[in-house]
Amino acid sequence: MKPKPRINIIMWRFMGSRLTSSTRCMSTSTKALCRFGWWDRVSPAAKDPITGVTEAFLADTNPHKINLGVGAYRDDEGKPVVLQCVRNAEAKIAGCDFINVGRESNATAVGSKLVEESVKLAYGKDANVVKEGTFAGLQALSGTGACRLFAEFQRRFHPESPIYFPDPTWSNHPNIWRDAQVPVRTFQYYHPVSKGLNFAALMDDIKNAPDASFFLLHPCAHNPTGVDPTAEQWREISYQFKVKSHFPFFDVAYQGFASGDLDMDAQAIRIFLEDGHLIGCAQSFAKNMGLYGHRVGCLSVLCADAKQAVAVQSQLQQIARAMYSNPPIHGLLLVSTILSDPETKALWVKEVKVMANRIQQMRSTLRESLEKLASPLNWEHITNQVGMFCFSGLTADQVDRLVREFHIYLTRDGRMSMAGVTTSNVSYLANAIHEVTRYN
Ligand code: IK2
Repeated sequence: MKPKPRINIIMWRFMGSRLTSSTRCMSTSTKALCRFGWWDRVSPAAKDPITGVTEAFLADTNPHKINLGVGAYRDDEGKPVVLQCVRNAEAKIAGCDFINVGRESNATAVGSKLVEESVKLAYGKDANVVKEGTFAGLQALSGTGACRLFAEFQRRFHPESPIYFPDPTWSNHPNIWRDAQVPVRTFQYYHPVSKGLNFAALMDDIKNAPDASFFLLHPCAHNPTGVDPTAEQWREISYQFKVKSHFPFFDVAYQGFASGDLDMDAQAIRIFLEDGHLIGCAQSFAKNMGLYGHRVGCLSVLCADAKQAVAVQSQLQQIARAMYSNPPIHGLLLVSTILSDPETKALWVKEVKVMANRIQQMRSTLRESLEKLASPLNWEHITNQVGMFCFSGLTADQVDRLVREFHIYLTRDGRMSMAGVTTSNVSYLANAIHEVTRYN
C-alpha cells in the first residue's frame, strides 16, 4: 500500500499558491484542510428594519411607489438635496492641501475645529463649558460612530451599568450598545392612545431606575415617534436626574428639524447644562447638512474640570484609534467650514429652516387630506408630532396593505418619514391610508 502524502500547514500554504485548481485538495489530509468549516455556524443576520424597507422600495417598479422608510431629507420632487452651503464650502476647500496631503497633524487640527464648532452648536456659543474648555470632544463617524464611541467608553469605566433607552427608540441604539457589551434597558416614553408623551410613566421609570444610571435622551425630533417633551417637562426631567444622579446622554441627530431653529432644538441640552449636569452628547451632521455619506459627527463629554477633560479625551482618542484611527477628512472640512464661516453658516441656518418648513407643510397637508376624506380616525398627531418622523399609529397589517396594494413603503411599526411626502404624492398617500384604516 502506498503511504498517504503528509504535508504540514506551512508546506500546504506554500504549495497552495503553486498548485492548479485541479491538483489542489487531492490528498485526504489536504481535503480535510480545504473543508475546515470556519464559517459553518454563521447564519444570515436579521435584516435591518430600516434598510430592508429601502431595498424593497428600490426593487418595486410601480410608478406610484413612495418611500417613507429611511429618514433622509428629500425635496418636494422627492429628490435628495445638496445644500447650497455645502456647495459653497466645497468651493472654499477645493484644492486645499489638507485634503491632498492629509497629514495626521492636519487631520487633528481640522478635527479640533469641528469639535470646537459642534460644541457651540449643542451647548450654546456662550456656555461656560465651551469658554473654559471643560469637555472632552472628538470628531466621530457621524451620529452612529459618536454613539458607538460613547458606548465603548461607558463600558470601559462603568462596566456594570446598563443604559436606558426610551421605548421606542431608533432601532440601531440597542445594537450599538449591545455590541459594546453594555446591558440595555428601556424607560416608558410613548403613549399609544394619545400618540404623545407618557410623561407620568417616563418620570416613574426615571425615579425607579437605580441611582446613577445612564439614560439616552433624544433632545429634539424623537426618532421614531416625533414626540418631544415640552421645555417645562425637560426641566422636571432634569431635576429628577439630579435627584437620582443619572447621567444624560443626548443623541442629537436632527438639530433644526423639530422647530426649524437650531438653538430652540438644543433647549433640552441647555436646560440640563444650566442645572449643572455633566452631559454626553452625540451629534450628527448627516441630516441637517445632508451629508449622509460623509459620516461627520462629534462626541462630547462634559467633565468636572480641565484635568478630567484631558484624561477623558485621551481615553476617547485611544478607543477611536483602535477602531478606525481617524475619520476621513473631507467631510470634517466641509462641516467645520460651514460652522466657522459666518456667511456660510447663515446660509445653512436658512436652509435648515426651509427643510423643516417643508416637512411641517407636508404634515398639515396630509392631515387636512385625511380629514377631507372624512376619515373616522383622529389625525391630530400628524401635526402635533415634530421632526422627520410621524408615528402614524398604523398597525403592522395596515402597513403590509400599504406596501402590497399601494406600493407605499414604511417600517412595520407605522413610522413614516415625512421627508418622503411631496405635494404630488400626498393625496395618493392620504387615500391609501384612508383605505387601509377606514373599517378599523
Ligand atoms: N441617532 C438617531 C436618533 C438617528 O435617528 C440616527 C439616524 N437615523 O437613521 C435613519 C432612520 O432612522 O431612518 C442616528 C443616530 C445616526 O445617524 P448617522 O450615523 O447617520 O449620523
